[in-house]
Amino acid sequence: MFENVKAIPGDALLALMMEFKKDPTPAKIDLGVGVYKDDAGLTPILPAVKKAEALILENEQSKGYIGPAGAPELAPLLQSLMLGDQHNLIREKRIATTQTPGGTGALRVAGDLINALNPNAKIWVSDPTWSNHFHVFAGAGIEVRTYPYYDAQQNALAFENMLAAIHEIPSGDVILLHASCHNPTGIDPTLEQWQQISDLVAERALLPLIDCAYQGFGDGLEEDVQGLKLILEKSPEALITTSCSKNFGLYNERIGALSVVAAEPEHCNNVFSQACNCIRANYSNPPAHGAAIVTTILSDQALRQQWETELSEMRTRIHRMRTELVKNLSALSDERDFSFIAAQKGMFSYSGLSRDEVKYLKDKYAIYAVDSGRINIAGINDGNLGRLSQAIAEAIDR
Ligand code: PLP
Ligand code: TYF
Repeated sequence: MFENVKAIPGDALLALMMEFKKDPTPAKIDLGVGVYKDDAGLTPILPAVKKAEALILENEQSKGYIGPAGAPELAPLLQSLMLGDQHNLIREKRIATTQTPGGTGALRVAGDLINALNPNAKIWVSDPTWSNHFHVFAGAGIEVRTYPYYDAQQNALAFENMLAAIHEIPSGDVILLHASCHNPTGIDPTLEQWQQISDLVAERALLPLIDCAYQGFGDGLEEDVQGLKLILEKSPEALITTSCSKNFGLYNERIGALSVVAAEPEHCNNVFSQACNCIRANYSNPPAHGAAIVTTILSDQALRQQWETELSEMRTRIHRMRTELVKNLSALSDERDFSFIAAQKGMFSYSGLSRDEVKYLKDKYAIYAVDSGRINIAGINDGNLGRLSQAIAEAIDR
């Protein structure tokens, strides 16, 4: 079976991460893979997470299976983190949440679920989107199509084209929307634009799948789910995928969640049982440790407060680096206006740098960015900002 098998390339982003690791250049700069870094260029474990882990180590009684839907305490905590305690979907029991291995696991279970419920449904993703969206949904046997999102001339949301395309999506298909901090562009709709998107999604009777991977990385925990809440106000049914990788810094613990929203509690229970069936057929039970950390933090008032402070420090540092980069670039070169970078949200920025400029930065200065021009703003710090700005100015002024 194996002798004629050809190798296929892996994820280009993860390959870039490995290439960076191997590069011996001392002053190398990593603006590639989307992992938060502090001012020292490190991705440390949050102190709130360390404290939670100490408590878990002391109190954990068993390593028994936790069941396909994961830790039962996690679901209500994540629901209220996303929607607030008093949200009508929670009161009306119209939302059910299962733990998953990361946001990616949630997306895959969502894909399997969609395929089980309506194998003819297509899923529409933004152009561009996180590259793994294509992979995950194709893996689940779903046809993936795109709608316009990015206006390269204006470095802005291609809003009119986006609306026009959504208007043509057949009713019953699935539309994937990024809750905030759009990956890869960093461009989010305004609240006014979310109003229009949510009206149209409901009018077309599309099933919204909201990918919430960066809550708290944009403007704040509440601010970053305003658009998501508008969608849920207008559409009676939805799927939401949550990742705790970024906002809790739990990348390698693989902790996330899939929420099902339905018009009636009974529909919700029925669909949830189907999601659990997909899980059973896939990995049976999720890992326990990441869920224990998130549960411990969110259910302890002092730890939760500490985590919120640590999250806001990450957010504030990213904001500051955006502003500083724009300031430096405008002082060094009048070739291009980079002010749009300061208005983008979250870790990523579509910088407008061309493939050739990205290559120049890597070959000459060991500065690693994605071919598309996406840069991870969290890779910038006070120690490398000067060099980075000089190098970008040189790359564009050549
Ligand atoms: N969705 C988006 C938009 C992402 O950028 C990521 C990135 O990591 C994920 C989902 C998956 O996150 P996780 O690492 O939790 O699987
Ligand atoms: O876009 C990014 O860089 C992050 C991290 O297969 C990531 O979302 C990238 C690729 C991948 C898994 C995570």
